[in-house]
Amino acid sequence: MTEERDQDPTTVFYDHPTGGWGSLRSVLGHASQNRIRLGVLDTLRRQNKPGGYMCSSCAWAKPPSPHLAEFCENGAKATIWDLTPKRCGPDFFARHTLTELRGWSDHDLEAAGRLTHPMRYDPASDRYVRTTWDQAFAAIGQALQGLDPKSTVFYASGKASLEASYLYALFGRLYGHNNLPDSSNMCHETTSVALKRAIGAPVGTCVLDDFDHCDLMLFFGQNTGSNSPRFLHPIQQAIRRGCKIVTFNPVRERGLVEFMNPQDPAQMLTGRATPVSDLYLQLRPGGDIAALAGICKHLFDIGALDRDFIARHCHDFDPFEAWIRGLSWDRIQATSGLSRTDLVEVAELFARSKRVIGIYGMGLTQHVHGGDSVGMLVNLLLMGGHIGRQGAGICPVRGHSNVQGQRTVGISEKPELVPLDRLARMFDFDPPCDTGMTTVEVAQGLIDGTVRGFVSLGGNFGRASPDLTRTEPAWATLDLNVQIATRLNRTHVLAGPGAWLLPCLVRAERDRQKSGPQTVTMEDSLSHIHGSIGRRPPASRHLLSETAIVAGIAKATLPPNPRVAWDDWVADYARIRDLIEETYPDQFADFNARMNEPGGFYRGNSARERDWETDSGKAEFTLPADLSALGGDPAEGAFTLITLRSNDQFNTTIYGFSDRLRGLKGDRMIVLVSRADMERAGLAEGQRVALVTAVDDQITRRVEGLSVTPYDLPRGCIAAYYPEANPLVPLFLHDQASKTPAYKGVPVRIEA
Ligand SMILES: Nc1nc2c(c(=O)[nH]1)N[C@H]1C(S)=C(S)[C@@H](COP(=O)(O)OP(=O)(O)OC[C@H]3O[C@@H](n4cnc5c(=O)[nH]c(N)nc54)[C@H](O)[C@@H]3O)O[C@H]1N2
Ligand SMILES: Nc1nc2c(c(=O)[nH]1)N[C@H]1C(S)=C(S)[C@@H](COP(=O)(O)OP(=O)(O)OC[C@H]3O[C@@H](n4cnc5c(=O)[nH]c(N)nc54)[C@H](O)[C@@H]3O)O[C@H]1N2
Ligand SMILES: [Mo]
Repeated sequence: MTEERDQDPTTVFYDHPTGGWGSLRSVLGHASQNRIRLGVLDTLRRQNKPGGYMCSSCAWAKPPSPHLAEFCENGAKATIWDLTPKRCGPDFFARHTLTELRGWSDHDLEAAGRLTHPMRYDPASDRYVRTTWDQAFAAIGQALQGLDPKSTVFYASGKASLEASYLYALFGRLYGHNNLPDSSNMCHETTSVALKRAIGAPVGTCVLDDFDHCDLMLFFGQNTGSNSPRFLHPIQQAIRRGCKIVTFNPVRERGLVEFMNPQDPAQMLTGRATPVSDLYLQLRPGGDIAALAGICKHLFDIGALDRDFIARHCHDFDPFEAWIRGLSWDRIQATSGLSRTDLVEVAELFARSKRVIGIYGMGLTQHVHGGDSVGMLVNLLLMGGHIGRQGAGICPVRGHSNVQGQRTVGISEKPELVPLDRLARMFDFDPPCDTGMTTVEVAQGLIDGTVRGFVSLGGNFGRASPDLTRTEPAWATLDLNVQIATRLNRTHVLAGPGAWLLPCLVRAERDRQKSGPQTVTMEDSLSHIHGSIGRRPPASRHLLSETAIVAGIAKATLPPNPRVAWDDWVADYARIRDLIEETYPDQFADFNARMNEPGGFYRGNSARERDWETDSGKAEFTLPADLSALGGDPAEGAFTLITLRSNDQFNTTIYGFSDRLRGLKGDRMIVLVSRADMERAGLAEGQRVALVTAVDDQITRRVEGLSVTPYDLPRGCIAAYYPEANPLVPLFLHDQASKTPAYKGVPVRIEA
């Protein structure tokens, strides 16, 4: 793929709506660069529809009556990227040593194309060389047998199906550990912990129908236009009904400013976009707790609260009321960076609204007190009785297409979330019951050398996790490193002896096993389960499905067990769904029969029924540890760095160098700084600077060569791209309760 990298320094702000012709042009450009074929168009036609294939991009809901084309710019890019004709096979690896490949960019590594053969690292030539599946499984099995299970990690990256994920988690526990972190531990683990504590359910309470009935949506740190664009359709419909929208975000994100629906011919021809946010509040990073407290304070002042709901359903309201009443507006304004007038306006709107939905993403979860921010949003909703009725609720917007589902079927480091007793009976073994490692603990274990084996079901842990300069050397010293993947990435090329690169099918490809073509399933952001069937021919005849690879390794590792039938399960995935149903009978009753229901089947949510599965049996008002989510203000002269995604990337997969919705293009090595801060710090536009982490722990964390780019940001807030900025994030900087890294609140200095 060739892409232009020329940056136009004069355009720092995109003044066209999200969607629209820009989105179509972006997809078409991407398609032609990837030499798109008719089969890809057929796949897109079936994308996110019953009996079709479920997009491997984001986790947004798939409606029961889909649009003619129920995919967005990013979904199309993900499919085109997955179905590229380019191949990265043995001849590619014969040409390039890992030492050389470590000098390649994230984009160029993945752009080499689909992995085609199982490979092992050969230290003598410093290359990946061809192997067979039998050799790989036997050697990996033997290596795992020789390792202490507690020193190994089975990571997953939120894409693999419920079937593959269930087997993966079962394999981990049969082998002897709960070291089963997934990408959620860098993402919405804050949600799993904070929502569980507050409302007794670890996931959001909304379903699609709620968006047809709400009259106010509050957006906190979720960038809909870039990261879950299909969500813009229900938002647009809600706006046309008269629903109000308020956005809290340090960055003016285009998708929450205005939207032009590519599926609406009238809009496309007239060029008239739908304005999205009625009020767009550019708060300081980590200022959400204070902003929410300000809204609550005004609601107390005007007596606008649902006392009846609070008395019947809530616990610990009095200390919350006392705390809010005791807060001064000065502190609220200074910490949030917002004015009392603005917050009062939101509170008045909230008081007038009958049904409110609180929506959030990484802007809340990736902070030191991220869990407290989520708790505060729940507090506000509880004040108005907005949880557990139609048109209202809390809606975390999940990332990877099956990340929520992986947790549902057992990929979790927290054994208390898994029905271990049932697994013990079903498979006749003693499951380990000690808590496993989170992402942060795995990274620490890499640094300490206590992690000896790493198995990865997708993902790019060595690029997506924090404190990369410190973890990078560890990859080459692992005793075992197994990467199940579709494309080459940085984690793969950091490897050393003991490394295996195992290529798998993508979801759009035909997965044929002994019983015939297989359907797989996934869970969307709104807890609906969907079947997905791939129809494209596999990129190589040497590929196996993720399910078959997991089973192949498990069978080679574990002693025979008459209750454990890896081969039979792989032969027919319906049997794995039977196991899931047996393990989780309430949520997955009649799984095989229901998996192709239009719109998916709902797994249910106790909090939605106002059945609070918390310690007190009621919904909890919670008090934050601090008014700022940052865990302390940056030192004098330092800035708070937030890390951003563009619409031309999916996590560490960099499709190209455009950030169209922010009016940026051509270069990802940039740091966004407000003009006022540039002036204060004496920085010039285009000047190359380094960012250095401003914490006191004797460790130097530094990223060089970033070009200063003026941008509309609150004072003291700067921004750079993920993953380029990941070496700057100290491992200890994470949400207190869930250990989700604080990627949105890193104290840094700018060095000229
Ligand atoms: N195109 C594309 N789509 C994706 C992804 C992708 O990389 N590219 N990734 C997928 C994944 S795994 C995930 S988890 C989701 C992520 O989707 P989002 O949850 O939207 O995550 P981010 O884009 O990281 O950040 C969201 C917003 O938080 C804002 N923000 C930063 N700090 C704060 C703060 O302190 N307070 C508030 N209120 N806002 C703040 C940022 O300006 C940004 O607009 O998207 C998924 N979809
Ligand atoms: N600074 C900063 N860091 C962040 C974040 C941030 O906002 N800021 N966000 C965090 C978040 S929300 C997340 S979810 C993590 C993401 O972390 P990960 O999920 O670990 O990373 P990805 O970039 O999604 O992984 C991409 C790789 O997955 C493999 N892959 C793609 N599709 C498939 C498939 O179908 N099967 C298999 N087996 N492999 C596949 C490819 O080889 C590709 O290179 O990053 C986190 N890191
Ligand atoms: Mo994520």
